[in-house]
Amino acid sequence: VAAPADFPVRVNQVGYLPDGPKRATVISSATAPLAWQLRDASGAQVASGTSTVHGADRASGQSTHLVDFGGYTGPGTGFTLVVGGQASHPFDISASLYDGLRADSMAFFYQQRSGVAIDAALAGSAYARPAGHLGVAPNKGDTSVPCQAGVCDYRLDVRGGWYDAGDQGKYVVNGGIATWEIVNSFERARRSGGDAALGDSTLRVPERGNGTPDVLDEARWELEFLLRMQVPADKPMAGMAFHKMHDAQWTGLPTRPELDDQQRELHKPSTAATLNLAATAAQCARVYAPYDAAFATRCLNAARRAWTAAKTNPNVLAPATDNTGGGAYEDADVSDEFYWAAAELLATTGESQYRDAVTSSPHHTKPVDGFWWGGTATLGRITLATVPGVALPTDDVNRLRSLLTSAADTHLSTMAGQGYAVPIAADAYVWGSNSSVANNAMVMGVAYELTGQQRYRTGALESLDYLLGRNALDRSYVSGYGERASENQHHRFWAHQNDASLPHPPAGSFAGGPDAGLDDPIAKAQLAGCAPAACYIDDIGSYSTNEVAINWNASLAWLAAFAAERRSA
Ligand code: 9MR
Repeated sequence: VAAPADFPVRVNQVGYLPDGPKRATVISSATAPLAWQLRDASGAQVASGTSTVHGADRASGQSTHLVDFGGYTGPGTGFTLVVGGQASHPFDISASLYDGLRADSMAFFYQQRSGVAIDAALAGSAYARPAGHLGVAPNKGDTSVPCQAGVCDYRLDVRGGWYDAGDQGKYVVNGGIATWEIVNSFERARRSGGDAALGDSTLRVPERGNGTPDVLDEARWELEFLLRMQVPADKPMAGMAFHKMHDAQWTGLPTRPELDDQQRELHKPSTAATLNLAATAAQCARVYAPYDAAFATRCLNAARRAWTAAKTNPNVLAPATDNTGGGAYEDADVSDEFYWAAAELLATTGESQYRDAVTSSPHHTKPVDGFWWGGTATLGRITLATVPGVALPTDDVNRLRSLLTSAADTHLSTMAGQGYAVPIAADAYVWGSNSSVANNAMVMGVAYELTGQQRYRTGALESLDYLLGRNALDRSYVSGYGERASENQHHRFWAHQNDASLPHPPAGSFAGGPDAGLDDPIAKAQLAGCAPAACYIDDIGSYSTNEVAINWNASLAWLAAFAAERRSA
């Protein structure tokens, strides 16, 4: 598939921070440097220079040049970068560049809430809807959900939480990483003095004005659901968490949440889900304590019970085959979830039983690997390396910190080798690749926090450049942000492409991104032969490249909040 040739000058379509990196990529096979001009909104040239020849870029399959106009600091709106007579999309240079994205990428979660009416005054009139899955016909309701045949003989009230993605399933694995990233975003911002921007009355949520930071109000909506998914004390496998709950068959597209008439079912508890609950509930106990001590205690009790249950049932694995009506979220190795849960429990309680679990885990000394819903060790490492006063020997904390900065340096060298400065390798464009980019950017953000070294902030910000338009497809993957932004993400309610009476996704919705696996029929039909970074299509049917998901938006929200703080070393 040919990349669009209409704008061979690829920029962050939203713009650049005055004190941040400012680079663009030009598609050109010229072997000599090209002259470039930066023009302001009136067309006047404000800076100029020559490109650097980068040559072949494996991920995009394109020949590329790099332009660095970081010497110009603006500010202003409507800049264009012109190379060979071709102008880029217009962009801003502004210190408040990421304030809107910080709010909108977080507001996504309110829009995804289950079990509460979505208020037009908060979400915008196009997005208002009655409560989904509260037991009002035709919904069967999440207030009294039976198990799949043979799994249990009782019903559970598992209302609330966020719908996972474009589907209306609710999964403990994935709810866990998404919640952790949002709460971690707040915990990080609090350490660096940027938490006011995530505080009370900063977001369009019903709880605004209650004295608790809005980001924590939003995350609590999911935490309450995760707590409900725990097997009651008087039942078999007490303390474990059900892996997931969703419709018996895949919900048709489109289907408004309140009009879904299918039976919802609880699927068998799993060790992975139980450890996701233990980790996020332990994090909850630590972070919510100043705002709601009773809730923090409830979280800690649930976390301890989940940990004990996982130790008793260490190998109850969710199978890949359980994918009718919902995603499998299968996981054959839960050693990383054990590490993550132990790390959170240690950071919160300081108790030796959790320290022993941390220090005896193979993940405690291994190099830092990328994280995602099925690989969570690095979430634990970030907590242990950044939360003040963790009850670990100083050497251990220092080693974790240096493993994290080494990983960040690896991401920087991956970026440096490419025409588009993406912190993933050419063979890593898998389902949800945009969240791999954002999660690796998070590691660079953490390294910046740990060291104050500007290059890490640069890496995190240039990752946003990629996501917002400086890429093979001249595409911003975030709806509402940039001239060529995705707007047809796979979603059962924001399904305007299929039904004009329904809205497009709200601003701040983050597409999964290029997936070289071509894992859906639209991708197979439309994208055959694509270079990895070009395996994406803004079509509602392409769920493997163009879905939204809570874990992906959480990574964007973390990164946007980091970028919006505009701290300089
Ligand atoms: O994000 C998940 C990705 O890593 C998997 O490869 C893919 C197939 O199992 O599933 C993705 O998660 C989807 C989930 O299964 C169901 N809800 C939508 C999720 C995002 O596409």
